Amino acid sequence: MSTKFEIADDFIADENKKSEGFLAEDYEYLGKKLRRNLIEIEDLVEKAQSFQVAVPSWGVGTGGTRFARFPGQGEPRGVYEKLEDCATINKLVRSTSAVSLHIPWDQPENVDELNSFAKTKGLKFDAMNSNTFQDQLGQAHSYKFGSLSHADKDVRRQAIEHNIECIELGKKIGSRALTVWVGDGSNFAGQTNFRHALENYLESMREIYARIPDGWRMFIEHKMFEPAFYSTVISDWGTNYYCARELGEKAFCLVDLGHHAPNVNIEQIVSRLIQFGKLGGFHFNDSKYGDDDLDTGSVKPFQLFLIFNELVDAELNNLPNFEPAYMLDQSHNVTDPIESLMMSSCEVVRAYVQAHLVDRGKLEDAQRRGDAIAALGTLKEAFTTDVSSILATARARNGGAINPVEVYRASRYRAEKARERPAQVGISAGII
Ligand code: LRH
Ligand code: MN
Repeated sequence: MSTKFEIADDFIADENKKSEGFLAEDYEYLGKKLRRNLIEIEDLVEKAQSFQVAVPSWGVGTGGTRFARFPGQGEPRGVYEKLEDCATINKLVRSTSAVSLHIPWDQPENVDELNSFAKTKGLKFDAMNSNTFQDQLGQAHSYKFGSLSHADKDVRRQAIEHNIECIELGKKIGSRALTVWVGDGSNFAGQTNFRHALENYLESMREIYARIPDGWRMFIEHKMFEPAFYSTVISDWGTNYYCARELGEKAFCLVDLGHHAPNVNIEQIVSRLIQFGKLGGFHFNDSKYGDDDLDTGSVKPFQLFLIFNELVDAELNNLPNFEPAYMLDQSHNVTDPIESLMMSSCEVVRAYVQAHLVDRGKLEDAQRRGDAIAALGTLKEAFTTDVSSILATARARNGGAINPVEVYRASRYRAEKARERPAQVGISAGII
């Protein structure tokens, strides 16, 4: 494999020199401010340095909608170029060292080659994602009318086998989880029997669950609608929770922020799943209407903070079965995917650090007294604290960039990739 352009560590170090002075000033000012509340800023930098959020392999290509997809320059053409871009993101933000693959989009020809390439890039593999929402060439049975919940057991069998193949591949590349999202549902009243569909789904999932190795987890992802527009088999957190309970202790619920109706109180859903010991993890993104898959924190940053407020409360109280997997799941239709994923990973770390600023004694006291203004004020004090200098210091100490997007642009990485990766011609639509 010929040498491909990559951003050098000393290029990042040189670029950081340009803003180290201002950063030190901001850091010292914030340190003084936090010390008034007996908070040690160094503790927060350590938390930020160790925080990790996985990136989706399918997120480094330009996304699209059913209407169109407008590919950008230097699009990754396969799993290796996707990993190159994921490694570039991690090189600059140092909080995204795990990549979640989607099968068959990322099916490798040579697993050992994939493993060694990932190692050279300092990457590891997060949850595997199966795909029974598209038909592959030469596939025996179509998923047009569903997959794991399909009325026809031969279709279910095919979907079960695909999920088992994802597990087997995952075992070879060090993954420790399988995420199962199915688009199964209906577009017309009467088209499917709700009860039979869920029974079929559970029967199929039990077979897949039986192949989940020890030390692995199965993540069930619910979604209100799309691609089905009348009913969806796993449409909400309640059905998801029921299925995770039915399947067993290795099954957990995955919360994709965009998979809920507008204005749903997602932070309360998170609190419930934590309390029930079934919160498996997240697909972070943002949305205004449907499953818009917009950049995390770009529409409702306060909601993201409130979700992390629940997560940090659970962390500080050592609640049982609490080991959430954090992952981004976005579609970048009009931005450079690398810039969006860098910004979004920083927004996730920001929400986490801000949630650690919440004065929980003051909050509980206000809650006990029913003092809503004091309670909200306590949360807003944390949410309105600019922790950028903590996040930048953490990135720099991890060898990353103080200003990731600026350094990325100065590196001309995208222009270099456009040179290395000739554009693929042709009209395309859809998410990848
Ligand atoms: C479904 C979803 C799921 C992925 C897909 C790419 O909307 O969120 O997590 O498989 O996007
Ligand atoms: Mn998702």
